[in-house]
Amino acid sequence: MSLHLQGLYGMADADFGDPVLQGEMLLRAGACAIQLRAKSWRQDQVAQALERLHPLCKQAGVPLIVNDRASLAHLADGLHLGQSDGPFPPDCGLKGRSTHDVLQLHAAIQEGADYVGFGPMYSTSTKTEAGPGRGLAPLRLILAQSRIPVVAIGGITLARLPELRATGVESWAVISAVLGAEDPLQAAQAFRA
Ligand code: 3NM
Repeated sequence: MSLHLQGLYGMADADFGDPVLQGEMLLRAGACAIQLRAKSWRQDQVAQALERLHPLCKQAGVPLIVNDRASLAHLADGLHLGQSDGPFPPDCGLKGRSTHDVLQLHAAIQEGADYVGFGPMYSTSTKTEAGPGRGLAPLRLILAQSRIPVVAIGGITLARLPELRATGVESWAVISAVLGAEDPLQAAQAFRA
């Protein structure tokens, strides 16, 4: 599965409802990737959700990436890990790493990551431990130094999208401003465009 990160990187998050339904909605909206994030779910629940979502993603030609669950990466096209999640296991498919500064970016490139997330761009209540918003200047620095795709994340809203895109970043991951919207499909479509 090739990686083409452009526009909305879709986040399906069990804290906001059924991630399989969210994944379907995000595919319909034209997301360039789907990440399944279910921090509080048991392994078997996550496995089942991946088994339902993967055929839909395959059909759409969109990579499915599982957050955190290295042992379930074989049920997806890739694995996304945070800074404290340890190394990537062999054969986990596409590798995504959350980063928060330039040192972490270089470490991710060294370990063979296919892309990095960078954030939080703005303060966010979805992941409180992410800390304060980093702002646009650090993102510009990351973009200038990265030879792998960078996905901006954290507190991204439609109102902030223009200034974010002005940095040159090509992809953005959004949770609450899509999944918490009155009409999530419409919101996701607006983030794609
Ligand atoms: N990772 P929202 S911020 C999952 O900075 C996640 O690495 C972040 O949710 C990071 O779009 C974040 O609702 C939460 O702010 C993103």
